[in-house]
Amino acid sequence: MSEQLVEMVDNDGVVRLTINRPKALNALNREVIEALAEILDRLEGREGLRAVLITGAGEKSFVAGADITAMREMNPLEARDFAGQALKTIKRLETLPVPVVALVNGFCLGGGCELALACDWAVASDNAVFGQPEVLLGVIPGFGGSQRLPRRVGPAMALDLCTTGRKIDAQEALRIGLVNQVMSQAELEDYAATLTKQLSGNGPGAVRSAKQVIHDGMDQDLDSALALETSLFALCFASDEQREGMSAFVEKRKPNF
Ligand code: CO8
Repeated sequence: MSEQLVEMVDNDGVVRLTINRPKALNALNREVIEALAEILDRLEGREGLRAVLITGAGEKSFVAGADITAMREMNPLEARDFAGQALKTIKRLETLPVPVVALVNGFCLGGGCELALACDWAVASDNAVFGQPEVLLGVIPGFGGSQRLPRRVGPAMALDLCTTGRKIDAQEALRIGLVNQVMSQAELEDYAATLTKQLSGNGPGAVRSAKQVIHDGMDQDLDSALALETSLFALCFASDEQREGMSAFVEKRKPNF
């Protein structure tokens, strides 16, 4: 039952997840978070996993936030429990060893924006709308937005968005660095197909190392992070991938990873 709330399709190791509650604009309730956690149980440690793409069902919304109807009557303990459950699940998604990409196909508000922020990068359709409108409901972000948003767009813009609750369009999201690219809904599908091809064709160990070095290095001082890069770079040379990739170049053929 719960799996239908998050649909999963595996295409050559590139897994596409779709939050599937279109009647509520894919708002995140406990059941959706549990469904996502169950899928993560299956993805973590999965051999052959190359990347994860996450989107929302329908053409109107990525995720319109945490479920306001479900939160309305919560007491502080229940709110803390719900936020904790979601934070933990979103962190598990963020720390998958492969690229996790948000395909933002419409409303990306509150908890939806926080979900997109936990992805390695996001691309948006031109009808996408972003915001942290929690203050309009008398609360603040609770799924990590107050911390991941300033890290992505800087504290001044994060404060603007989190205190005014204003919504921004896809072009502004692009300008402030919240998303990497903006395209039409149709192009978003082409983008997903191209990305699937690219990420399933590249050296899988190298792709994982690239994610690891950027994530881990960002939490370190520059010298330590550069030393980490050198270690992981050297480790690539212990792999068949490096031999295959470089031999293919020299032999003028496509590598077979
Ligand atoms: N929660 C529950 N239901 C929702 C939500 C939501 N976040 N968003 C939309 N829906 C439902 C609507 O109630 C409506 O249901 P129904 O048809 O049964 O009336 C249906 O989806 C369609 O929505 P609308 O009719 O409102 O569609 P519009 O196109 O007119 O408007 C909007 C779309 C602008 C997206 C509007 O629905 C809206 O403003 N939604 C709420 C957006 C929002 O405030 N999100 C932030 C929520 S708070 C949050 O995410 C905090 C995260 C941290 C939580 C910490 C845990 C304790």
